[in-house]
Amino acid sequence: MNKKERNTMEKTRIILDTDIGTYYDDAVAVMFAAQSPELQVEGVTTCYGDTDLRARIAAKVLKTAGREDIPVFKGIGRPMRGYGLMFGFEGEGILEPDEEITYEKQHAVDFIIETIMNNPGEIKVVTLGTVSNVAHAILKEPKVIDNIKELIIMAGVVIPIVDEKGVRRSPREEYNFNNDAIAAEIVLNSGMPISYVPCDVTLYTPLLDDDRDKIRATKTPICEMATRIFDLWPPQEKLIYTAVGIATEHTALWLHDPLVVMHAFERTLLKMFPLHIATEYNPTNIERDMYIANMNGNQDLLRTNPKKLPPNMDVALEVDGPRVSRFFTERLTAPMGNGLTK
Ligand SMILES: [Ca+2]
Repeated sequence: MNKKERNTMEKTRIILDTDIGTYYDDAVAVMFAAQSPELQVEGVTTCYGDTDLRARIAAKVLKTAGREDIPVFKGIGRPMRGYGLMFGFEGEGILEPDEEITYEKQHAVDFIIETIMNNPGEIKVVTLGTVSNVAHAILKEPKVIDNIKELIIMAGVVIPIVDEKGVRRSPREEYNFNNDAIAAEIVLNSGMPISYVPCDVTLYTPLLDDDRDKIRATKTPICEMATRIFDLWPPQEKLIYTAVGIATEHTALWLHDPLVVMHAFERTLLKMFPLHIATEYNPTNIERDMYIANMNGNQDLLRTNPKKLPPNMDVALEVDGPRVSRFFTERLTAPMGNGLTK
């Protein structure tokens, strides 16, 4: 795409809502968005746990990407029940100790409401963590349900993956939904137009080794930052896999969050199916919940609801993993400022 084409193209307007800091993939998803000329990123909002720290991490990533034009807003840290934990690298490789980084004063929930209501039918919200901010936005201003263009969610499990040896590759309880299960229930049942990308699909999108090498060889500030956090990640991944009961032999640099950012404007990477997704709260002593799905006429694929309910969202069930890795790498290694059209 040449500069003239970029200037005349209609951009996809998004808000990126992220739990950046716990897992590496939010940071590189923000970099991918910052480098994509198809996107007009209205703002980045933070969710779950220490949302002040997360906002500073997001602001630092955007500053490094030369995109200080994109504002950052602190959001809801506590789930509707329980409390928000954090574990991961929490900004290591991104923030310097005691680094002064500022962000906007407006609350993320108010920013989400205001942006959607001032631009009816224009704004897509892409969630990369708990859906707490969207749930609070719905409760504070229910009209966002009819005025959002699309909500794209990375969370949950629809078809658990088991490898040829019978070892689980996807968690039974997925991190983003389970860390604020009540928010997930509010959002999934809201009637918003939802594209839902579960982690049994994103677990087919590893960053390929030659793509990682290309990023490592590219000496721009964002590729150097991405390389630092990729190098920090493998021991953290093993700890998290052990904590959620997945075999560590399947660890990789998964591009969970960059994939859903791609889906905001590139609709050929994921194959979507209209399904009925509902929440079923299972109040065990660890308060896990489960998600049930119903694919019309093909119930043996999924944990199903026996009643054939009408589809209430589009669910990703297939992905072109190698293309995701190549597209991600192409954007990260592009000259910095690729996402700007001025
Ligand atoms: Ca995330």
